[in-house]
Amino acid sequence: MAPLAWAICCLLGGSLLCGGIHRPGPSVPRLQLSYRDLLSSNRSAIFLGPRGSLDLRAMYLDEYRDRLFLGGRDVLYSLRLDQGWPDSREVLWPPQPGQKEECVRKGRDLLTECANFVRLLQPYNRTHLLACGTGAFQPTCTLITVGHRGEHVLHLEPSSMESGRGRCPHEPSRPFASTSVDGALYTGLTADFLGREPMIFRSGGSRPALRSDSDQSLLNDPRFVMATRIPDNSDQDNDKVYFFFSETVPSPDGSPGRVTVSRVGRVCVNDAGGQRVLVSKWSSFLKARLVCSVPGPGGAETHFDHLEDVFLLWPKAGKSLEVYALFSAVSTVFQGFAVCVYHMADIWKVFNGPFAHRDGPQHQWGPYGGKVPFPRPGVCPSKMTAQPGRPFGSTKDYPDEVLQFVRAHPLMFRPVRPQRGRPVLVKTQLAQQLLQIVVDRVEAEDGTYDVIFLGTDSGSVLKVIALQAGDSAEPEEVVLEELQVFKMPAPITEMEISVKRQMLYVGSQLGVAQLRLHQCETYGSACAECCLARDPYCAWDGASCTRYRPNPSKRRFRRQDILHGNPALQCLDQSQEEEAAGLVAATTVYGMEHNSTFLECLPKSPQAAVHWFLQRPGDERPDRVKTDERVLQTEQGLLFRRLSHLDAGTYTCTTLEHGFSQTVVRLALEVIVASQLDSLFPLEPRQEEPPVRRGLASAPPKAWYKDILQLIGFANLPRVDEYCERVWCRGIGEHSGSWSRGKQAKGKGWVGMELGKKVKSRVQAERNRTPREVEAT
Ligand SMILES: *[C@@H]1O[C@H](CO)[C@@H](O)[C@H](O)[C@H]1NC(C)=O
Ligand SMILES: *[C@@H]1O[C@H](CO)[C@@H](O)[C@H](O)[C@H]1NC(C)=O
Ligand SMILES: CC(=O)N[C@H]1CO[C@H](CO)[C@@H](O)[C@@H]1O
Repeated sequence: MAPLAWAICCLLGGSLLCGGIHRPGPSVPRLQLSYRDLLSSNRSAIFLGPRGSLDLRAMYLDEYRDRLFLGGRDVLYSLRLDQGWPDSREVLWPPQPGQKEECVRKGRDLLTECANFVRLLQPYNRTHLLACGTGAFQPTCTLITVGHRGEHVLHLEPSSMESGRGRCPHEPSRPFASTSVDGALYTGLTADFLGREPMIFRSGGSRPALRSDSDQSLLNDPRFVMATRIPDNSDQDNDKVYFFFSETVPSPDGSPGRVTVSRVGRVCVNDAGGQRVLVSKWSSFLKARLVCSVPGPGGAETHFDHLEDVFLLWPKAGKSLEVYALFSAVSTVFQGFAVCVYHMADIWKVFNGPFAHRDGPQHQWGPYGGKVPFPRPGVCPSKMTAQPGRPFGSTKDYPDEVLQFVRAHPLMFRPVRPQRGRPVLVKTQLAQQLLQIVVDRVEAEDGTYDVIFLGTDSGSVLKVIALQAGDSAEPEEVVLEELQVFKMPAPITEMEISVKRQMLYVGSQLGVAQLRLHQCETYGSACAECCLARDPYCAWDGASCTRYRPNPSKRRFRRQDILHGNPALQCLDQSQEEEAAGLVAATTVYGMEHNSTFLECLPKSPQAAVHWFLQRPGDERPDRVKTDERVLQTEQGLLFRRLSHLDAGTYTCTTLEHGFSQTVVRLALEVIVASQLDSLFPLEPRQEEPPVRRGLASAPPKAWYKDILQLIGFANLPRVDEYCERVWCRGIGEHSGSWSRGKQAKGKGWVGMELGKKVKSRVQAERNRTPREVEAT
């Protein structure tokens, strides 16, 4: 890599560089890494299974056993995470004999529906997991032996095979959510063949099976996103399972039509149902609305009401749990995504507040104003309810009026509002949809930052921080990286984080990827580059950009400025050193007179403004390149539509970001006049057939050679590699069957590849000749 020369623009470049610069907003990712970049730098490793695609439907990250369990179509996998090259175990689990045929008979599609799509993987005990699959529209569950920690076994327990109805949906893709608590499984789903009967269902374990009352006011066309146990306080009897979902409900203001709203709902773990009312039904189910909206002018708010995903950020001791939720808003005029953060304490407050009440379907909702019975509806039987003289040790002891109340008033009146009353992140006009969220709380030199990872529908992950300058100010969003994890644009359906391993596990239907949370050296080899990256994981340690570790005992000199990304303060002495190390050496490139040519300059950061300078032979100092219809400045570089011999000289491409100017490339352009050209490229021998592509086939060899050279441009000789790959080597199969680390499979090349190599070596040979030699030939 060329050495980088850094300068503080305001000191050296004066107002010319500083004034009137337009640069793209920070919502453009500062660093974009392709699928190939990620593999070749070991940032990611991919598992696609032995057949090249997993048809992944379930993923369970088991940090205790250091394993990743995957559920696919008729198959289960176990991967070891503690080895450099993880080995995998596979178990086939097709539907029971006859189930496939029955599924087809009932009108389902053989290929896409009538298989056993494994959709649920939950811990069961120290040696077993519970797995459930759609079983060709007859949900089935089984235990799988996974062994103790350190063992690597995987097999089904056929004797434990049983119906999975109420635990797993019939369909391969319908959203549902489940969690296991004390050996019991809590699932929110639609549990029937037609997908019309929504419920929250508990099964297994020592507690009685319970389900939702089929009253429609409990769950309206729910789309479950997450289920999890959250302890309310130190009294385990108060533990509840929370469900996050969205519902489609009749318009709350009584107007016709339906609207989507997002909810948090909960049930007590020790709910046992009622004795006379709500027998074998939840007696503690309550729900509240989750609001995520942006205040607009005149009090109008833009609501994000479709819940996409939820991530729980478990705090260090003594702090309240934080719930990160990703929402979308889709309307005819607007599409956007927002991330809102809720304090668990605020959720509890809403459940402890007034119940919603209305006198009839045509009436407005209001707070319930009457007397609330005791024990308060929705409260778990615990020390609080079982005080002497108040013998409520089980929900079965609750008075009928309590159960009737909870059945009639499952909704809380107040909605849960996010921290600061607004989203931490809003993204509109995105080319992609955001589907998954994972958050890591990172300690940096100047504070603690929540790094948000967002999984998109195009197989990529965005790494974002939201900076909060003041209490009232809007958060500033910085997109640190966009990582194209999957080669194909497959929607990301699973995302888990291992803070211990500093890894993200990302799943799409194709397969799973293990992705490092950070790779600081990617940002560059200069202090200012590291600083401009504003990545809380990374800091300049005096020699390189490396992982920042807060370590008060051994205070090393670390430079980092997440809040402002201002290298002027952080790297002043460093940049002078780099400056002293010398300017970027100029590379000589050639262009043909009267032909088009292209000088490439790819800044690392799309957030930087790019400027071109030209110093002609004999000039005292460089000048800004004047662009017109002949000389165009494009995103990739400088394009000369028709080169003149007056264009010769040394071109410098500099970028400006956060007040810092960097020389990216220096190119000494030599213009070859037309008369020199034929001697440069004599006729090629006849036997070399040109590639059958891009209409080049019929042209005589000399012409197509020139065509190629024109396409790639003399100035771009280093990128011939890439060009060859694009034109000739496309469609080569990806490596599969095991974690492939930066290895590109060499597939069936074709004739063109060989020719490509020849062109390349030819071009390189030309490059190595000096202009004088060229003249001599
Ligand atoms: C990637 O990992 C492989 C195997 O662990 C190693 O041989 C290779 O040098 C690594 N490449 C990079 C760029 O770190
Ligand atoms: C886990 O459950 C299975 C099935 O009930 C049982 O066979 C196994 O012994 C249990 N393992 C442990 C460690 O309790
Ligand atoms: C587009 C263009 O001007 N192409 C020219 C490039 O140079 C060769 C050799 O001088 C000409 O023949 C092409 O017409």
